[in-house]
Amino acid sequence: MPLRITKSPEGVEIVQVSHPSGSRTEINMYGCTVTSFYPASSPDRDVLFVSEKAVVDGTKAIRGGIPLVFPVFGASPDMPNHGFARISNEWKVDSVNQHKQPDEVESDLTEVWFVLESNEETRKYWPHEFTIKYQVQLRAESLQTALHVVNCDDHVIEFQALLHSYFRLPSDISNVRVEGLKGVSYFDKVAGSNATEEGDELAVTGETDRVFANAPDRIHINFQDENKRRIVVEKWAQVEGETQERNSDVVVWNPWIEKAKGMGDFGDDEYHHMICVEPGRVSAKEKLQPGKMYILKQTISIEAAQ
Ligand code: TA6
Repeated sequence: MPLRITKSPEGVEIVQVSHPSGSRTEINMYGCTVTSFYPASSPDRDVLFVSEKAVVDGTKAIRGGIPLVFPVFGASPDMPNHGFARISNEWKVDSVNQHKQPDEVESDLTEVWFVLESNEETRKYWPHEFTIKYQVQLRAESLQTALHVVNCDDHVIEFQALLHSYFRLPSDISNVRVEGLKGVSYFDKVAGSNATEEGDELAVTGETDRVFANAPDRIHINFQDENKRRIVVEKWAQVEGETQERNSDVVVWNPWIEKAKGMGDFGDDEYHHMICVEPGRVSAKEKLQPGKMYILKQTISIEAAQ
């Protein structure tokens, strides 16, 4: 059975998805937060990071995995930080599909659709009608997650959306390089100023919190592990029916020492072994016409470092 639904000790529904190759992923139904991804080639090492101090009882956004940021990024009046999607209890499992190519286990996929519809809770924060369908596709060596935002209202809706992915690092953050952002302008939230990435690879040597606008669609997280592998994050954004892809951004975040100490749901030393590389649209608001659907997709995989 590709899907099992259990209850956590804290009483939250956990959706466990498996793949014929042995890869697996888990989704905590609080905020529909993907909390683990084990590729078939990495059965004992989670590609995603969840803090050992994360609160997973449905009372606080989960510190790790892939929290869903919608309809705002960061702080906004009368709205939870990063919006309500990642703290909603109203997410539901919508459907499960398994596409089998019998002779190609690698391309087999197990797919789960989740849904969040606008409700009285969301209307308190954001007076618009919408449906979000969240697609989680598991293959042998990759995990794809995609937000599908449908404007169910009679007017244009404007929002930010981001897949706030936390990655576990097999080696120390000092060995990590984020590749693919050379020449991309960014807003440095630590310095409070704009800059442009000069290097082929971004090294993390202190608190790092950068919004790279209109970033390339393929980013590598290179680290020196014994298997010489890297994490690849590929992103894609489009409004259904349009021929052109929509521009999208990448946020790179590591809290470093002081911010790590300041988060009660994050271990003081955990910044050594995690980095966030977050695809989304936050440098500008997406404007979505009535009846239209905006899709934001990421594919996470690991591969041999070139
Ligand atoms: O995506 C980076 C960021 O915006 C950082 O500024 C930091 O606030 C992080 O998100 C975590 O936010 P949270 O609300 O989950 O503590």
